[in-house]
Amino acid sequence: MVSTHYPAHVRERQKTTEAALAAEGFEALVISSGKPFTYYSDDQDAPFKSTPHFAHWVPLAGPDHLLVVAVAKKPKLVRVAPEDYWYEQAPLGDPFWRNEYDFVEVGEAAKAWKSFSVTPRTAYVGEHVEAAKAAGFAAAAINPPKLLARLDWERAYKSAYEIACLGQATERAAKGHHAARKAFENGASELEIHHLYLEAVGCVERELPYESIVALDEKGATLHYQSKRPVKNGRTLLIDVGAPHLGYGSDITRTWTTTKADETFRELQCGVDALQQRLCALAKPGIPYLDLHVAAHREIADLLKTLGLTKLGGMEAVERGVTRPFFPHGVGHFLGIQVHDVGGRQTEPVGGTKAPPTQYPYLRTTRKVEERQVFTIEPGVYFVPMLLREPRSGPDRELFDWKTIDRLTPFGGVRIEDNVAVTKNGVQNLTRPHI
Ligand SMILES: [Mn+2]
Repeated sequence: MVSTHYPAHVRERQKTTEAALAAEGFEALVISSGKPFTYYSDDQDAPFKSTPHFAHWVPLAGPDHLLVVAVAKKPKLVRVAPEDYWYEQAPLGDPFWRNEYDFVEVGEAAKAWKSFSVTPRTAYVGEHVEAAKAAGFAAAAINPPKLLARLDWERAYKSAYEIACLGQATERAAKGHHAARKAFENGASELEIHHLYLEAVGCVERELPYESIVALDEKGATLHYQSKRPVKNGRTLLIDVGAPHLGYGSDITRTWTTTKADETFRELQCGVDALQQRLCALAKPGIPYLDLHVAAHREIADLLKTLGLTKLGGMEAVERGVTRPFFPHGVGHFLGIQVHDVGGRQTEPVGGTKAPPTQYPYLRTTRKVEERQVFTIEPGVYFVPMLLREPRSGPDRELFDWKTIDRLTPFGGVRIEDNVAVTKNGVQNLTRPHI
C-alpha cells in the first residue's frame, strides 16, 4: 500500500528540508502549490501542474495552496478551497496524508498568505513572487538558487512511498499498453489506439504525465511524434505513454509488429527488446549512468551487424559513429514528479551540472547510479531519413547496407522503455512484471 509508506516519506522530507535550510542559513520554508498558466491574450488556462517541490511533499492538487515547513515543527498545510460555481470544488474527504500536517482550510488565496509569520530567515519557493514580496520575504529569500538545488538533489533519492507511487503509475499504464496492443493487432488507427489507451487507464488526456506518442509504421522514426492519424492497419506500432499516480508518472514505450512487417524488422524488435533487458541487468549502484548509454550503443552495434544492416560491430563501430544515426537520443532519464525528472546532470547538492560527452548531447543523465534513484532504460533503433543522409554519402558509407536500411525505413523504428528503481545490488524493474 502506497499510504502506509507516507508518514516515513514526510519524516524524510522534514529531515532533508531542515538540513537544506540550515546549510543555507534559513529556519523556515514556504512552498506554494503553483499558479494556473493562462495563454497569452486568452482566458484559457493550460492544464495545471503543481510546483514540483510542493508535489514532493503532498499530493494535494490545484493552485494557491501553501506548505509551511519550520525546524522541529509539524509542517503546516494551508488548502485554498474557494466557493465557486464555474468549476467543481470536490470535497477533500479524509485523504491518507492529512494527519501528517497541521491542516488549515481557507476560502481565498490572500488568507493563506496571512496564516504564517515571515522572519528574515524564512525562504519562499514558488511562482507567487509578488505575493511573497508583499508578505515580507527578503528578495534573497525568494527562490534562493542554492536552496532550490539542494531540494532538487534530494528528489533524485526516492522514498519507499515514491517508489510505490511510481510502481502504481507503471501498473496503471500497463493496462493501457495491453489495450493498445490488442487494438493495434485488430487494425485500429492511431487515434483509436490513443483513446482505447485512455479508456483502459481510466483518465483523460490532460492527466497523462506527457503527451502520448502513438506512431504507426514510418512515424515511429519521429521521436516525439504527436499526431493521431485516422489511418488504420499499421504493420508496426511504437507507443510511448505513461500514467499518473498521486503526482508521479510512469514513462513506458513498447514497439509491436504484425506478420505484415518485414521479417528483419521483426528480428530488430526482438533484438532491441532483449538488449534492453541486458542493459537493465547491468544497472547497479556505483557505475556511471554514461556506462549504460555506451553499453546500449555497443549492443546496438552488434545487433545491426547481426541483422546485416552494418558491416562493423562492437566498440569499433561505436567509436566510428556507426550507431549514432540509428540511436540519436539518450538511453534514459530520471523519473518522478516530472517525466524528465530533475537532477540527472547535477554534480553536487548545491548545484553544478556535468554535461554529457559531445557525441551524446541528448543524454539527460550524467550522474552516478545510486540506490533509490528511479530512471528509464530506453534504447532504440530508428530509420530517420534526415540522420541517414550524411552517412550515406560520407567516408564510412561502405559500412552500411543501404538496400536493407531503405527496405526497413517504412517501418519507422523500435524503442523499448522500462522504469527501474535502483536497489542495493541492481535494479527492480517496475514495468516488466506488468507488460
Ligand atoms: Mn522516456
